[in-house]
Order: sequence, then structure tokens, then C-alpha cells
Amino acid sequence: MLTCRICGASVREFVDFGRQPLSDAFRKPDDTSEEYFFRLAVGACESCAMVQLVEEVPRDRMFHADYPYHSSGSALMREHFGRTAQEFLETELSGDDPFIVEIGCNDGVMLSAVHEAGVRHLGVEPSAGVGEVARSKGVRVLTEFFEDSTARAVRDEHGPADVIFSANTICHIPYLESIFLGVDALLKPDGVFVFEDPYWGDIVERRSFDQIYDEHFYFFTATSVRAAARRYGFDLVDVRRLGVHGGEVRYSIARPEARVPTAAVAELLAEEEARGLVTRETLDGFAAGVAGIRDDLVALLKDLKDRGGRVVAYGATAKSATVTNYCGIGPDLVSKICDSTPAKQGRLAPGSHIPVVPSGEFAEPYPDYALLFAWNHAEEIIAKEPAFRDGGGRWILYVPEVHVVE
Ligand code: DWN
Ligand code: SAH
Repeated sequence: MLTCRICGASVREFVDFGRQPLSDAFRKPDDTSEEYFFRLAVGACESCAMVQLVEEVPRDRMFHADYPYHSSGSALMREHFGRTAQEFLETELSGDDPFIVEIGCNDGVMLSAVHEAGVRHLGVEPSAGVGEVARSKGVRVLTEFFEDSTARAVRDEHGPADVIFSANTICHIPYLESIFLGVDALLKPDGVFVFEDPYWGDIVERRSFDQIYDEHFYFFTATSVRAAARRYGFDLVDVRRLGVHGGEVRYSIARPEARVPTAAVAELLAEEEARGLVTRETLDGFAAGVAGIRDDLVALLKDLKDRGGRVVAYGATAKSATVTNYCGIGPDLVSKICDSTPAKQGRLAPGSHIPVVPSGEFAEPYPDYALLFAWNHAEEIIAKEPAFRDGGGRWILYVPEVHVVE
């Protein structure tokens, strides 16, 4: 029987993407070592409603010195985290000698603004390469995985935190109990633990199955986050829906005696109940929708190829590993992936081995069609490449359904 990583109750598996590689393991073309694969499948806990992967990939395989994702690669995300920092500076961090800890600060996209404001901070970031980039911006970084013992060490050295913040990282961490024990040790009595992650409600609505890959272990809802928080002695005191990364929720967690939950919490809980986000019908419907997208996408790409259309992809996202490996899309259907990240360029995409090239090569020459893997940055990317459309090129999107943008 599959059991919940958090509460131990039974988990019902509802979708299986088969054998998948590590989503951010871009290979050197001459690398002949065996690729690591695991079974990517998702289930929902029948007791606490937490949606979760059924198989766990060891963390050091995913997050290490060569982790290639740089958060600052998108103007939208730089703006988003600049605003986030500003908001904290004006509220939670406006007191006397405040201190903020960020779990998974990556290249310092958020903390660099906190550093510039002269506020005490610490990023806890196990991936040394991106952490070094954050340091070059003046951000203080501890190269460790955040967990109970790390949190205690941080508290001993720096004192308690007013805010513990984390973006797109808590959902990457299976061992939530250790995280909450750490938060309990590190957070001031009236402090707040704020994290934002892809929202299961948006994934269901947009059928964005490519949010499911090795690094994303949990798919949160207000219902499942509140249950987890309460299990570890905290409460969910605020929620805010965000438009970034295809739809996320920012959860605020505090000690029950410290803060009163806002009306937004009750509203989102009620909405989730009404939508039935983890009912058998919803979950099986999601799985059927995903299989439909796979069939439609493969049929479209094969048809374009048969008619002599040249197809490339844009954005070597972690998400795209699920798309290519689940659909069986290789270099025969998509000749290259254009991406602005130096650490991914000149490499082969995991599993599919589609070559990744600098985004400048998109225009050499423009293809007939471009499959937009970075659909969450559609506005920014489409605006950067006006000549592609003007010359008759067409973007292909696959969520919530496969379509060619006219
Ligand atoms: O949770 C995670 C999120 C925050 O980031 C991580 N587990 C891994 C990563 O996921 P992803 O790779 O799916 O994230 P993005 O932000 O969708 O990746 C965008 C990709 O597209 C990057 O490789 C950069 C590239 N890009 C580009 O080539 N030109 C992006 C933009 C905006 C551009 O203009
Ligand atoms: N916060 C950034 C980065 C998200 S990518 C953003 O929103 O864009 C996920 C990051 O979490 C990676 O940089 C990875 O190294 C880090 N990470 C993974 N497990 C972690 C852990 N246990 N503690 C701290 N950081 C972790």
C-alpha cells in the first residue's frame, strides 16, 4: 500500500508518467554515463488530501553545485521577487533590527533587494553554483539543505527570525516534519513562515501536467497545507493567489496563538471543497485530460513533420522533461530547444537528448513552429521574438489543450 509522506494514511495513485529522468540533468554531448531514471507517478492522500509523488528522488541528485536553474533569468520573476522583498521590508521587517531567512534563495533574486535595503538576512541554499551567484550580489548564503538541524544552527548563530520565506522550494522537500521543526526552532514567537508554490487548483484547471517532475514532490492546496501546519503545531493564517509560474498560492503560517486567520483562508478552503480538488472524479479526469494532451501533441508534431514543417522548442524548462519523456518527443520531432541559460546551452535535454542552444539561435533561421515549453513566460518570450511571428512563424502551446496560436 502507498502511504502518505506526511500522515501515513493510504495514498491513491491517479496518474503515472512512466520512467523519467532528472528534469534538470542537462547532459554534455560526450557524456556516456548511464542516465538516472525513476517512476514519476502522483497520488493523493485519502486522509489529509496532500497530493504527492509516490517515488522520492534523493535530494543530492537534484540539488548540487551544477544545478542549472537561475531564478533571475526572467524579467517577470525579477519584478515579482523585487515586489515581494519590498512588501516584507514595509511590513514584517519594519521593526528594530529585523532578520529574514530564505529557504532556497537560488541566485538571490529576492534577497538581493533585502541586502540593498541593509536588512539582516540569510539564504539557505544547497546548490553551491547558484548560491555563489547570490553571494556575488552581496547576499549572505549558507550552502546547506534547510532542515531541523540547519535551522537550529542558524538560530544559534544569528538569533531568531521575523520571517522565514521560501518560493518554489517547500514543495520540493518531502521531509516536511523536519522543515516545521526547524521553523519552530528558528522563528520568533510572533514571526511568520511564508511560502509560495504551484497551486494544485491551477494545475487541475489548466491541466498543466508538466508541473509534475522529480523536484516537485508536493502539490499543495490550502486544505492540505492547513492540515500539515496543524499537525506540526502551526496554523494557516493567510493565503494569496499569485499569477506566476502558471498559478501559485502564497501561504502564511504562524503559531495559532500569534495570529488570527484572514477571511481569505476560509474562502479558499470553501472553494476547494466546492471544486472537489482531490475527489476521485477530479483526479481521474485530470489523468484522462493529460493523456489527451499527449495524444494531440504527438499527432500535431508528426503531422507538421510529414508536411515538412520545421519545429523547434523554446525554454529548456524542468517542466519540459515530463512533456518530452511522457510523450516520446525526441530530436526527430523537435530539432532543438532555445534557452537563455548558459548552464543549459550546448547540452542535451534529459532523457529526450534534444540539443539545447542559445536563444540567439532561434533566428538562425526562424523555424515554422515553436513549441513553447516556457509557457509560464509566454508574454515575455513572445514579446522578445516579434520577428518570428511577423515572418509567419507560429507558437504552439499544449496547456490547457494543444493549440497553435494564430
Ligand atoms: O520550481 C522550480 C521553478 C521555479 O524553476 C524549479 N524546480 C525549476 C524551475 O522550473 P522550470 O525550469 O520549469 O522554470 P521556468 O522558469 O519555467 O524556466 C524557464 C526557462 O526558459 C529557463 O531555462 C530560462 C528560459 N527562458 C528563456 O530562454 N528566455 C526564460 C525566459 C523568460 C526567456 O526570455
Ligand atoms: N526560490 C527560487 C528557486 C526555486 S528552485 C525561485 O522561486 O525561483 C528550488 C531551489 O530550492 C533550488 O535552488 C534548490 O537548490 C533549493 N532547495 C532544494 N531543497 C532545498 C532545501 N532542503 N533547503 C533549501 N533549499 C533547497
